[in-house]
Parts: sequence; structure tokens; C-alpha cells
Amino acid sequence: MTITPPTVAIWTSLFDLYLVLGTMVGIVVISVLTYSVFTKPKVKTEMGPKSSSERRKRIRTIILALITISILTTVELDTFSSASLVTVPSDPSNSMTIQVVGQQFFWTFIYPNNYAQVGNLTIPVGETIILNITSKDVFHSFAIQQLDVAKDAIPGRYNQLWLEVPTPSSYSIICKELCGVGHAFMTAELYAVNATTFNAWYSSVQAKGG
Ligand SMILES: [Cu+2]
Repeated sequence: MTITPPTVAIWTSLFDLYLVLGTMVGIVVISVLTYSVFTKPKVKTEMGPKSSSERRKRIRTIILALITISILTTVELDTFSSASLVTVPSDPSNSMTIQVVGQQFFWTFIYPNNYAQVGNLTIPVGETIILNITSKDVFHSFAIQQLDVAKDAIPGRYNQLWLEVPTPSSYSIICKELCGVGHAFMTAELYAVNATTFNAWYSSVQAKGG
């Protein structure tokens, strides 16, 4: 069984919510349309008590409005809470911040110990990784499609994103902002390795670069 990375889980749950609500709304709309097509409209008689049917109609309208408002409120709250979960990690205390610098046409990753690595980002599994993304020249955009994360790399400013990979695996990092002739080749690799492997590698590069 594969464990879903949290960034993917957030978007999947939001997608499922929209899918369920969209399907429900579709079923209701199509049912009402089909019903209207196959039933004869009631001919209203001019005579008779008007007030009770008017009141019923008004109550029906209010109930429908309340149902619509509650559905829209649920969707809105869930969307905003998901958006903030994507921006800020749930537990930033156990995290490592890595600087990401985009440049025509490669990515450089600078670790807290100042060790800089070009073209591959090695991280420990199960740890929250905060990426501080910037650019040295033009606009780029850092993206890992399989993890559902992306952030623009803009000269002179830092944009943050976070990710967490639960199991040892590797993912492709791409640039998704057209940045020049080498844009398509502006890729890198993310390697999520277990903590022991990471610590051994990290202390070895610390000794080298410091
Ligand atoms: Cu690019």
C-alpha cells in the first residue's frame, strides 16, 4: 500500500468534495428537467384561495435558498481551509528549510549548512520540507506535478512552499514558466530517502562544503 503525500491528499479531498457536490447538483437538475418535460403543467384557475399557495411557494423558495447557501458555504470553507493547509504546513516545528534558486536553465538547492547542490534535491522521508524559492535572472516556476506543488521563482523575492514525502521515492522537478530556449530542459530530480541515509549523506557533505 502506498501512503499519499499530504499535499496530494489535501487536493484529492477537495476534488472529491467538488465531485460529490457536482454530481448531486447534476442529478437534481437533470431529474427536475426530465420531470418538467414529461409532466403537464398545472393550469391555474383564477378563482380559489390564492394566499395559501403563495405562502407555500415562498416557503419552498426560502428552503431552496437555505440549501444553496449551506452548500456554497461548505464548499467555500473547505476551499479556503485547504488553500491555507497548502500554504502553511500543519506542523512547521519538525521541518527543514532549503533555498531553491532558479536560473537559466537549472535549479540549485542550498541546504541549511550552506551546501549547494545543482539538479537534485535530496530530502529525508516523513519530514516537512519548506522550500524558499527565488530566481537569479528571469521568472521561473518550480513544480513537482506528482506532489501537486508549484510556486513561481521570481528575482528579488522569496516564495515558500512545503512538501512531505512519506515513503522513499523520486519525483521529477520541472520549470513551468516559459523562461527561454532551454526551458524544457530546466528539470531536476527529487530524491526522498530514509532518515539514516539522509543523515549519513548530509553529514558527509557538511564535512566537504561546510
Ligand atoms: Cu522555465
